[in-house]
Amino acid sequence: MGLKILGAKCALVCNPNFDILSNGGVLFKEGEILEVGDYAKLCDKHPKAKARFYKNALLMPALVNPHIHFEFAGQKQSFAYGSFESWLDSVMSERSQVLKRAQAHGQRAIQEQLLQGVASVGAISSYGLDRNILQESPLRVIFFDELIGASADIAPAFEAFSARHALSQAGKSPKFTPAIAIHAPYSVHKDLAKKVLDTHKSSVVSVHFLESQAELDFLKGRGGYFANFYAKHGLTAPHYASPLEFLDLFKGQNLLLVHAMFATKAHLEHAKNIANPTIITCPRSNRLLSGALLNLKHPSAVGLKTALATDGKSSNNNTLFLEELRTALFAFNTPLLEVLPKILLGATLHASQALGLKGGSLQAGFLADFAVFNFNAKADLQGVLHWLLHAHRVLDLYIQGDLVALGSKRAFKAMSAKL
Ligand code: MCF
Ligand code: FE
Repeated sequence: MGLKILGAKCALVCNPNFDILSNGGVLFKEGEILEVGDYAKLCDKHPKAKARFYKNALLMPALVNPHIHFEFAGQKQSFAYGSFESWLDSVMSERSQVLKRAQAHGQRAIQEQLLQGVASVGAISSYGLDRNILQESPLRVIFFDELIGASADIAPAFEAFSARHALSQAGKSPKFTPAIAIHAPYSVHKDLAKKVLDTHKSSVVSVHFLESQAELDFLKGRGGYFANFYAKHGLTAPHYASPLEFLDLFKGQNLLLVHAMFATKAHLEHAKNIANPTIITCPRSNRLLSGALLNLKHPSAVGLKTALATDGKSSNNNTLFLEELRTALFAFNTPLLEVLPKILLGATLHASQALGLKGGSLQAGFLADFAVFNFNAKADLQGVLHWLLHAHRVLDLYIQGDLVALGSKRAFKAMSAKL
């Protein structure tokens, strides 16, 4: 593959400065960005490169959705929303029904991610049902085999997890990276988590952490919802002395702390001292389950970055990432033009860093994953705001420097109608 240049009326660099280039471009080769700057200058400097300019368009690093459950893509009205407790009860009783035809629904969710401009995902896999469809997809995937198992008899859960993870390891490729997720404190015995994390190395680890008051009460030994939960479902209860003891499982890890609305400053500080965490926030999921939104000031007060994700259809009405970003724009109680760069960096650079990828930004040495959208405004922050308010699907998507075939507009309409 030779040198290529892409350019557009507006280029969103997604660097920490949040630079916006008018008539900007990228030079890339073999999946990696070599140079970023003015499109015409890049063309002059590299006359042999194959160049393409998108006239009324915005060019940006492809989006990164760091937390999604493809296996639950068939969920529509089986799970209860409005309280975390009733949601979890409904998951316990309806889960097997929801998982039927997981592959067919998952395929649609993959296509939906691509059409939204998402090139990379952090896929949480509880059962391995989505492994093959993700391996065969154009997506760049960090595939988190998720550990669940509260029982003190850890051997069966350890064996089952190791067998699932071995299948993922066997399928490892440049675009498919197996990793580990520890589901949550209330569902995983600490000895089991320790054994899995000691036995299998994982470049990043993902965990659902403190998304409800009930979970905080459980970790503080205060009883509440989880006091009866285990007996009701014929399970044994895991035990942690405190939220800090749970966090100590992840010493030295690159960590995705998903949700964390009920985490205190002390919890976040502790996480930062012992590990390399990023907070992943899923505003619609949080609204529907616990009713609470993350206070963006809390992670930033202790110097932690925040990334955004859709979560699965298990706790959302759909997994349209652009819609999630718009909701964040409306919901977070921060001045609009301050929160906009935060949201877009949270869906690109910070999400990519959280997953251990070198992407999510138009910078030399970064992944050549690009999203191109229709864009008719001025190449400034106002223009970008109006773009995000109206963006519905990508015009073109490049992953590893290659244009991804997305299908016709008609196919997109048909798919949207089914969502
Ligand atoms: O992120 C949301 C809410 N928090 C916890 N778990 C899940 C979410 N979406 C799906 N899940 C899955 C999880 O992976 O629900 C099951 C697991 O398979 C709960 S295990 C009792
Ligand atoms: Fe989740």
